[in-house]
Amino acid sequence: MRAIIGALIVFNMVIMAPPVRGESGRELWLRAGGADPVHVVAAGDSAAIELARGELRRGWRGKAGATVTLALGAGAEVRGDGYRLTASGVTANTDLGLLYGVYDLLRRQRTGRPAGEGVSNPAYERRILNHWDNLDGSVERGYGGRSIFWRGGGAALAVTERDRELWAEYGRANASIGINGTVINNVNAAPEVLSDACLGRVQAIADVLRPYGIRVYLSVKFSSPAQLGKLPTSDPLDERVVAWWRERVAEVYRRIPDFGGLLVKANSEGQPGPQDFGRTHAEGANMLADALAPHGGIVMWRAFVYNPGDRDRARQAYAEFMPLDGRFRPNVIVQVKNGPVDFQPREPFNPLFGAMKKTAVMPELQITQEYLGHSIHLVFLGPMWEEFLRSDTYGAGPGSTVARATDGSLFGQEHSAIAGVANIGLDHNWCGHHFAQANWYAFGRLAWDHTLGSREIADEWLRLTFAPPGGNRAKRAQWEDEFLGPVRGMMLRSWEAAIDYMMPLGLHHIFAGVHHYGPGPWYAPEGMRPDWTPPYYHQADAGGIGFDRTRRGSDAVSQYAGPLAALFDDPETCPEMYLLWFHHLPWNHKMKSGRTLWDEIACRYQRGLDQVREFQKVWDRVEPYVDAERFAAVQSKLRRHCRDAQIWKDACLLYFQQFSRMPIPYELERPVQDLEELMKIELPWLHHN
Ligand code: BDP
Repeated sequence: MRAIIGALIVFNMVIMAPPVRGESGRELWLRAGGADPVHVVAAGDSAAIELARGELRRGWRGKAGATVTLALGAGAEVRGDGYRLTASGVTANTDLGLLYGVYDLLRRQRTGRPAGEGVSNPAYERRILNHWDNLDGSVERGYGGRSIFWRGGGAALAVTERDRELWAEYGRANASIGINGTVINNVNAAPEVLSDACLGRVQAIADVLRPYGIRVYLSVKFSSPAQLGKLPTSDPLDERVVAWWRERVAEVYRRIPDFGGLLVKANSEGQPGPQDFGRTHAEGANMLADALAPHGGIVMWRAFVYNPGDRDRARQAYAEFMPLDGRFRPNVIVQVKNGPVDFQPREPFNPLFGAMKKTAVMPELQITQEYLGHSIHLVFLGPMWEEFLRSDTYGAGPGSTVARATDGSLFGQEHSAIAGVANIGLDHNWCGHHFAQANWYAFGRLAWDHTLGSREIADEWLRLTFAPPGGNRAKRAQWEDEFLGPVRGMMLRSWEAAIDYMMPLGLHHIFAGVHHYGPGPWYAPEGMRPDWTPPYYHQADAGGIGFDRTRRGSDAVSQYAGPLAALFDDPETCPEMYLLWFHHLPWNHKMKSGRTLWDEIACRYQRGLDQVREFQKVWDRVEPYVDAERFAAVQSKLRRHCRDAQIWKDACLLYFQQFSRMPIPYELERPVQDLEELMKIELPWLHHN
């Protein structure tokens, strides 16, 4: 009897305990809940200071009744919108700096870190989201719902109260992590964005975002003078074209005095550009830069270029842009994707970083998971960006990391910036996957401080996003052991896991079709340009696998600084994570593990899949610590993630096995589907949203 009662009590405690409050993820890392009274003393009442005041009242978790002082005049040690935390509050040299300091203070309280005293300065002057949002409301490579900015032309351009609320929510979330700019339309830009009708809406967006310190930028199409302005040409050296851009830019600034500038994708993937008129990228960019300069605006000119006939796509950005180093105006920043090809699961850094020394160069990262499982796979990108930013370019000798080559500290460029392609949409939780919010968060945190480690960022994000409010010390310790530790571990392993089950050892771009979700190493429709088909990248044949970019091959290695070029060129010294990026090697090539290359590939695919299975277990075990709503949503995504990781492994192994003609190591699982079946799977991936 006693045993039964005992069991009932335990049952009651475990099962009948009140469920953790249901949460939808709408509040991101800014969840409400519990604030102590606080007294705020601030010199001034600007919009930013009012926001800071409001945030303190809404979220203060320090000493109840404490007085927090927000004061200007922080001295020369504090730069730009940086701040200093002091025993009595925050000092800064700008109102926005005070707001950032307040967000830091509150974050420390919520994550249980000491209030701390000290200076925090932004690493990059401009920390910008790029939205690939089309004016019709669709989002290119968006997996979190339709656009938060656009829903069509004509009457749909009218601004509603709901729009303003949404943009304010977005502004607050970004300000809380230090993001200070947003490009609100797709790099594949519609000329109409510069029409008066569209500019009305842009102006409204800028008005809402201004108090949060977020400047609006636009992507523009290079042929706008002809298409929108009805001029006979868009030649950047034609006077009418120059005058047209000056007029449009002036109109933008009349409406938005603090407008940030323009982003341009030119002579890339079919987009028009200066080369259509026999002009260079520099001539095109400088013409726009001159139109923007009187207003203080900048041009972000993308280096994402490659032509159908090129022998090696990875060489193109460097080949076209290096000769132009030093020819750009000081208010032009060349925007370079992290890797030389295209946001692949793992790439070495683009050799332009550290090489262009007389031009401002900014990294473009992809937050939206175009090539990393859309909003289905749980992949935390912090470790990828950390690896990239810390890569040594040797541009000015050892220690010339990508971060230092781009933040202005090494080459002293006038402007510094970093961009991330956003993963934000109208979905209730903004990003489609609850854990995709962590990537938005990580981008902002790294843009502010590129020395942060991804472990620290994951830790912070998890505490802010999942920690139950309140609780005593013992409860908190239990939460840290049983929820925080395992889930943080899962996040930190998730990127390497995805590389393993998709493209281990430097393989890249072996996606199916145009959706970039599932495997398609075989994908090569008749007549398609070769550099859009996977066989161009993996080069698998009876003799081996991998793209030969050595001095004996395409010679892409020589675009890197001396010590790196030598390292990458030799298969014995090339880091294994880049092996098949730089080398075409026989299937029986001996790896560091002692295995053959084929066996190693197979082991990696298996390892990646095993990890995802493990993630499912990690998540199921933390059920008692997560509200039912988010628990179920993530659990369901993980099932799909796991199923699709299995498809990746089986498809790639069976496909490559046709060339290697070697058995899948016997200790590994056998594929569970036939290659022919796997090659037919496609449709569900196109309609998952
Ligand atoms: C590729 C995307 C494509 C983008 C392009 C770009 O597949 O949708 O337009 O990059 O960055 O990764 O311009």
